[in-house]
Amino acid sequence: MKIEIIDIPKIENRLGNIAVVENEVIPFDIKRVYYLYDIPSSSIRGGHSHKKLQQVLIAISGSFDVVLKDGNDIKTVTLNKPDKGLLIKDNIWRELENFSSGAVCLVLASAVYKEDDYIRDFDEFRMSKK
Ligand code: T46
Repeated sequence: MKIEIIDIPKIENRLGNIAVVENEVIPFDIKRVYYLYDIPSSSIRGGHSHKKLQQVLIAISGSFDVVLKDGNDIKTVTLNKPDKGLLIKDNIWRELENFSSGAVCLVLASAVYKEDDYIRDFDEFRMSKK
């Protein structure tokens, strides 16, 4: 499984930095933006795949691990930089864990929320890959 990290353009300044997300750096049209915050460190989020949705995850504060499964391979990616985005294409199982204190996960999504795009059962996900 290829891990795709997107560099988010930034403007650095001794007074602080600005990271700018525009559609051209993201490989899909952004239709929804949401963020996970106030996350207890023991939480494991995700635990599903998407049939069509693609997403980019950015740790805009703190850090967390993203475990990705494509049916054959398992990879863990630590996100801890506000200028790095992890692209997760469709049909990839994801789990988010090891959240640091104050971690915020910004998510850029290719579509509006639709529960019927989710596969939340791991066996169903594995069968869908065959
Ligand atoms: C993902 C990870 C990173 C909505 O009503 N609208 C929304 O836009 C979202 C994202 C969720 N919901 C509802 C669905 C559930 O009843 O909020 C509840 C919690 O959602 P979920 O259990 O899917 O949350 P996470 O953190 O496990 O997953 C979310 C995204 O759903 C998912 O696509 O990749 O963040």
